[in-house]
Amino acid sequence: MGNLIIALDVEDPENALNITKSAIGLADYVKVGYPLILNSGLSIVSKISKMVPVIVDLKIADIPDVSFNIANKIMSYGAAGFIAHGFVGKDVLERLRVIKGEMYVVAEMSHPGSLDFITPVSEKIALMAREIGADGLVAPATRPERIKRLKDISKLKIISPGVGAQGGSPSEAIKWGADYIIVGRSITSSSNPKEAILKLLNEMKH
Ligand code: BMP
Repeated sequence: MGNLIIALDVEDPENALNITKSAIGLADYVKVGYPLILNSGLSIVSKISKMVPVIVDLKIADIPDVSFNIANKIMSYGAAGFIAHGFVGKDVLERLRVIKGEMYVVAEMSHPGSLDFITPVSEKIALMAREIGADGLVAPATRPERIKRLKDISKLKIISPGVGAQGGSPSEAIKWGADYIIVGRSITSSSNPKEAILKLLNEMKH
């Protein structure tokens, strides 16, 4: 479709469902995280999944058993996939890999603070994610050259946040190898989310 994942970081379930409606046929996935789930519970995942496939982003980062239970719970609500942190190590990722569904591993983050701890080890995380058979990596559109590097060494699909509100360019992210861009506020804060989606899809091509 459009290589677009919408980050649905809104609190109001009605708003979330309306934005999702305008994304049908345009966005490949909707990413749902803490803001919506803390307000509406996981049942919102089932509702959204009836319209657009959902990736649940709770950035799982716990011991293997607890991580496994969290991901299992997420998937029981009909999600297409989930996101886990990679820095927690291989035993956690191996335990999570048993679960059916798409598994994305955060290799490197888009905000400046990523440089403090995660970026220096992101290539190791990417290799580990490849070894355990993850479906894809999260890599930053704010540092698009890192998308290429992390994709080259892992050969994994890249989903890339940091476009728009955080300064990254959609077309640059795609040029450097992102398979999907993840976009939140540029769409969710717009008075016309559908128009914002169409504008982004157009910008991705240039
Ligand atoms: P926005 O386009 O509004 O900046 O939102 C980006 C989304 O991607 C948010 O849901 C955020 O949690 C997520 N994200 C990110 O911005 N950087 C990362 O490194 C990893 C993320 O999951």
